[in-house]
Amino acid sequence: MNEIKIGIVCYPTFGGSGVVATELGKALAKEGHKVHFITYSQPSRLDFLNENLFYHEVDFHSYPLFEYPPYELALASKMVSVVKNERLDLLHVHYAIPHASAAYMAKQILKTHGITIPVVTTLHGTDITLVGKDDSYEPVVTFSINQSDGVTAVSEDLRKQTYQYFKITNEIDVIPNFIDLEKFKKQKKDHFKKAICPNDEVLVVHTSNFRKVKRVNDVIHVFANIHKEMPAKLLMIGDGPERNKAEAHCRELDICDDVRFLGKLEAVEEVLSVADLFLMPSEKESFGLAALEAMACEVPVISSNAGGIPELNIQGVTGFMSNIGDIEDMTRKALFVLDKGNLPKFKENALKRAKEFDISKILPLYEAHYQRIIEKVATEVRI
Ligand code: GMT
Repeated sequence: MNEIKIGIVCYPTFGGSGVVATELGKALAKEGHKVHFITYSQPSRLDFLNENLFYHEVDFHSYPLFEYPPYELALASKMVSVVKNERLDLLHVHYAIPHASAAYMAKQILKTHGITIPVVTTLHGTDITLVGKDDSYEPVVTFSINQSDGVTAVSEDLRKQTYQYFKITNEIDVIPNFIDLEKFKKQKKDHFKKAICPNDEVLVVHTSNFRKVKRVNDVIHVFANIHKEMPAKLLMIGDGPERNKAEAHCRELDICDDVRFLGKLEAVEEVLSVADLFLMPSEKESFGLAALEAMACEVPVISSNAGGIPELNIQGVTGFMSNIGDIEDMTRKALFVLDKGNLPKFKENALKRAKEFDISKILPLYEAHYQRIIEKVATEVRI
């Protein structure tokens, strides 16, 4: 495939959309494409050097008049300068708000400079299912999706929900999230497991940004039920608004000695490598990247059946799904998976399923999408 110069715009934080965007950029750079990240700070997973990777920080100056600093304008201006100076072929924005509308503005400005830049928007989840459909954003989100030259969604469910909630005139391609199995492969960490579980307890893990939609209290509840039946430890990875409540909940249930809140971690794969079960009871989840990361480390998943999770977690094979909030059912299923006679098969199946989402399978879908959109826009310009 010919080299493409791509500008990637994303949230540089630990959230799933930022992780997907950063890992995608790294993989594209390894394939020989030139990738320019345009974000307000260095993406947390942009952790290696490659001659094809570039980072442009959005210059952002506040002013006492601005109660709400206009970040979107600074971002659009940065996009204009990077597209012009680096002669980019395409802009790929992750998470519609405010990246898709900033890209639209940049595109219009660039037109006045005689430059046409194709824009691809990837929808990740809450930009559609929660924040995007709110009246305060909906018109802008609808407009900017319809004005994008290419649109992708990370699951079939998210694609359907986008058509359901917005008046979309554009085609949406589904390109599922992916995993780099080289990085996320189970590591031999026996000493680590021994330190966390000195008495051979089972190890349950949850990773998220601890927002309401993640239902972290359900994690604590399900774990407390497992804990009643067998020696078990819980590791909570990540941080966010619901963490304090979750910690208080552990104190109420008197399980603090067996629960550790680790905060934000760079190398989640090290913890996942020693885990026996992953809990994802989310109320909304367009894909469930954290569950895929667990599966790649051979960890079965007990999850809700929200959003796009059924496209990843296979009932009775890679783990189980229950209705949102059905703690008793999740507990029953977790105990079944953790049974010594059942666990090895579930672990094996989890890895097998994760292999279907390896980056080597998904990257060509993005490359083909870029190529198609670049050609489509070039044809429109010629007409
Ligand atoms: O889950 C979050 O709150 C973070 C959010 C994000 O955009 O950073 O995650 C969304 O995008 C991920 C990557 O595509 C998906 O795996 C998550 O399922 C999705 N989260 C939700 O839909 C709640």
